[in-house]
Amino acid sequence: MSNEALSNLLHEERRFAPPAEFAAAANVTAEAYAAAEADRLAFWETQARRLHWAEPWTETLDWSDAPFAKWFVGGKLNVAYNCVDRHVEAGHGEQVAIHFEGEPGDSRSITYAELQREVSKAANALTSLGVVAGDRVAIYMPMIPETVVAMLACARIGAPHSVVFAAFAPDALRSRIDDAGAKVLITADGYNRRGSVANLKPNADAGVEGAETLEKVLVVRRTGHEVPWNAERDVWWHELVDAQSDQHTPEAFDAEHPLFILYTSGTTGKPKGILHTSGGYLTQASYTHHAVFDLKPDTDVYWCTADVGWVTGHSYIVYGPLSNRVTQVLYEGTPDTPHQGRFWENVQKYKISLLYTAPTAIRTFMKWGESIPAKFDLSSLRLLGSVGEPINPEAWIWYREFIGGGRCPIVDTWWQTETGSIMISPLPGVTETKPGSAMTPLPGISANVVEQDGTVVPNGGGGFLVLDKPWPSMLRGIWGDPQRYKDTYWSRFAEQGYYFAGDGAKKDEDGHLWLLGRVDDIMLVSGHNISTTEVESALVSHPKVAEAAVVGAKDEITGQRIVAFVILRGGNAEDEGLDDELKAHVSKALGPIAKPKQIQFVAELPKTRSGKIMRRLLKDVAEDRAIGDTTTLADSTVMDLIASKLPHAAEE
Ligand code: 6R9
Repeated sequence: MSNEALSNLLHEERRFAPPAEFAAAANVTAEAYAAAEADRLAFWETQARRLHWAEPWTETLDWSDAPFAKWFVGGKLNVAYNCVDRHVEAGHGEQVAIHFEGEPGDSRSITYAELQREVSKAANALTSLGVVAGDRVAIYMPMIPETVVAMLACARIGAPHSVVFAAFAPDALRSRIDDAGAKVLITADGYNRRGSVANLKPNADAGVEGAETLEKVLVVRRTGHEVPWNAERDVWWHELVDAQSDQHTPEAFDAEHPLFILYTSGTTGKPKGILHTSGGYLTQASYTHHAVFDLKPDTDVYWCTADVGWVTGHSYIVYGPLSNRVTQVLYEGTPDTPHQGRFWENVQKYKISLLYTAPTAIRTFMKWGESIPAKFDLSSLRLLGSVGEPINPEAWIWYREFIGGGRCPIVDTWWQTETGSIMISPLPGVTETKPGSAMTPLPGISANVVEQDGTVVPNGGGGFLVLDKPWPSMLRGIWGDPQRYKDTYWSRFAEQGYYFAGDGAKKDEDGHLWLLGRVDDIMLVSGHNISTTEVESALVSHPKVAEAAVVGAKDEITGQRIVAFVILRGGNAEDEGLDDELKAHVSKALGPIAKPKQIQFVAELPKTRSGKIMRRLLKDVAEDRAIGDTTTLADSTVMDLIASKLPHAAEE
C-alpha cells in the first residue's frame, strides 16, 4: 500500500433491521454496549462469571508486560468441565450435545452424559500413555465426534492440543509436531470424502517419521479399512480408550494455562504456532457465541460447517458452543455428496436453526443455483452467520433470501486465529445490518482504522484495521518465538501500542466497518490504492457472476493493472462480449479507475482449506511466472486448470 489512503468506492444503501420478535427475545440487548463502555474490565468480569471457576481471580487484566497479557490472574478453572460436566450436573445429561452426520449417511447422537463419559475415558487413556499437564498432543483428525472428545480430553488434563487439518500433507504435520514438541498424536484410519474413503493413517505415519518428541500414535477407527501398523508405536483408540474407567476428576488449571496451539500458515516463512490459554479464551469464546448466535440451549439446533482444523472449529464447534450447552450438528463430508443439496438436507433433517458458514460456501451455492436449496424445508432457520472472508453484498443478499427465507438476521463475523474469538460483528437482536459490513466491534472490544502513521481515519475513509485495547481471548504469543510475536503484530504501530491485524478496512459515513481483505493484496493502480474486495464485490453484483478473485498485476503504465478471475452462476455461458459487459459493470459501480483490464473465466479458484482465496497464486498466473508454494491449497489441481486457460502461461 502506498501513502495514498485506501479508496472507498463501494456504496451500499440497503438496511435490514432485526425482526421485532427476534429482538424482543434476544440474549443480548443494546445495554451491553453501554455496560462495556462504562467499565470494560467489569464487563468482562461479568462475562467470565458465566463460567464455573474453581478459584476466583484476583486481578482482571495484567497488561504490565504488554504485549503479553494475563487475564483473570490467579483464577483457576477446568475448560472441559465447563463444556461438559457442569451441564450434566445441572440436570442436562440427556440433552444431545452432538448429532453426528457421516458423509455416507450414517448418524449417531451423543448426549452430554455420554460426552462426559467419553471425555473422561479419553483423559484416562492419555494419562495412561504418560501425557501430563503441559505436554503437547497433536490431533490429525477428520470431522468425527472423537475429534471433539480428543480436544476436550486434552483440555481436561491440561495438555495443550495442536490440531492439524486432516487434508494437510505429512510434511506439514511433521513440522507442526516438531515445533510444538508433541508427545502423542491422535489420528484416524481414514474418513469419507466425496463418496470415497480418504486414507489418513499412511499420511500420519509419514508425518511422524523422524519426529523425535513423538512417543505414541492413538488411532480412531472410522472407516475400518486396512491400515499400516507399527505395533510398538500405534494404539487403537477403541482398544485403549474403551477399556478405561469413565470416571475422571478434572483438575483446575490456572487461567493462563495453555489450552491450545494452532498454526497459521501465513504467506511466507514457517507457520506460526498461535498460543491460546484458558480463562480469557473461554470467557470470550463463550460470551461471543451466546451474544452473536443468540443460542437458546433448550430449543436451538446449531451447525457450524467449519473444519476443526481451523480456528472457527475450535471456538465455534468446540469451546464456545459446548460451554453454552449447545445441541449441534457435526458433519463429516462435503456439500455436494451425494448431491449439491446435502447441506440443506442436513438443515431439514435436524431442523437446524442457527447456521454458521463461510462466504466461499455461499458463493459456491450461488454458482449451483437457488433451485437446489428451494427443494428443502429450511423454515427451521432463524439466524445465519458468515466468517473467513469479506462477504460480498450480493452474496449476503443471496444468503438472506434463498437460505434465510428473508427472515433471518445475518451476522458477518470478523476475527482471526490470533484474536481467538469474534471481535467485530452485528448483534442479531440489536444491529440494523448493511450487506457486506461487519458493522461494529462487539461490546467490550475496541477496534479502529488508522493511516500509515497511526492517525485515526475519519468516517468515510479507509486504512489499516487495528485493535487498540487488549481483549480476553487474544493470543498470548507465538509458540517458542516471543520476538516474532512482537515483530509480527505489535511493531507496525508500536508507538500507539496497537495490534496490527494485517487487514485493510474502511469506515463508512456512519462509522461502520467494512473489511477489505489483507493489506498485502491491496492494488495500486495509477496512484490509487484499491482493495480487491470492492472490485470482487462489484463483479459479484452482476447477475451472471457467482464468484470473483481480483489481483493487481505489474503494468508498465499504471503500476498495476486489475486482472479478474470470474466464476459464472449456474446456467450462464461465457458469451462473447460478456467480459466487456462485466468491465462496464464494475466501472459503473466503482468508477473507471477500478475497471479490470483483463477478465478470465474459470471454473474454480485456488483456496486454502478454510476457503480463503489464494490471490498470491493468481498473481503469479497474471504476471506470467512460475506458480509459487501451493502446499496449503485445498485442491492442488485447480492451479493447473487456471494456468492452462491463460494464453501466456500456457506457452511456458
Ligand atoms: C476466523 C478466521 C483471519 C483473516 C482475517 C481476515 C479474514 C475473517 C472475516 C474476514 C472479512 C470477515 N476474515 N473473517 N474478512 N470479513 N467476516 O477466518 O481466522 O483463518 O486466522 O483468518 O480472515 O482477513 O484477518 P483466520
